[in-house]
Amino acid sequence: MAKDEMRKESVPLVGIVMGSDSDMPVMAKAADILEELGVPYEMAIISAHREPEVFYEYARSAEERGFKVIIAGAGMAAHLPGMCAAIFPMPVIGIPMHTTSLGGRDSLYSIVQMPSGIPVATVAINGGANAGLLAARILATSDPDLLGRLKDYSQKLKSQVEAKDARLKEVGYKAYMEGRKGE
Ligand code: RP5
Repeated sequence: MAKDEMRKESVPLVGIVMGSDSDMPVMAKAADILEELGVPYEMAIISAHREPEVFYEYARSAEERGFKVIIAGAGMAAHLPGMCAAIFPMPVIGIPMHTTSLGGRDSLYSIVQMPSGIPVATVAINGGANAGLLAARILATSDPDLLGRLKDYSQKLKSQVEAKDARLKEVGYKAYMEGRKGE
């Protein structure tokens, strides 16, 4: 079965939620990672402040729907991850969005500075891929097959760096930089 089909047919273990479709390019990186690792997820656009009732129902029902982790991305006064963590009793990972006004510091501070008692694991500004990986690592604590796929993923990263170093040694830095133009 193709990964995309598996994602649609399996019960989602990860909820990916964002406050606006303007967050989608970053949230898509989390989804890409989960697809690569074969983790079923569901993606939603829900604004905590523009539609609070819809948001409340999403967060309230997430546990009974089988979610084990929620990845929540938001920008500016970014309360979506914290409010998810206030209602959903399992891990919430927050992704602060880059913003044009304050460069994402607004989102970062809003998400990372959760008061004691309600934790949100916060990744870097626009850190969609790491959010996906962290969600997978949490699930891998009780899923040896997924843990194996995560180890393979880390090995792939290592091999990519080794290949780059080998090419640098082979062609020298000037030709190497020339080859990187347009990337
Ligand atoms: C937040 O406000 C969203 O998470 C988004 O990052 C930010 C701006 O939203 P839009 O005005 O682009 O819809 O709710």
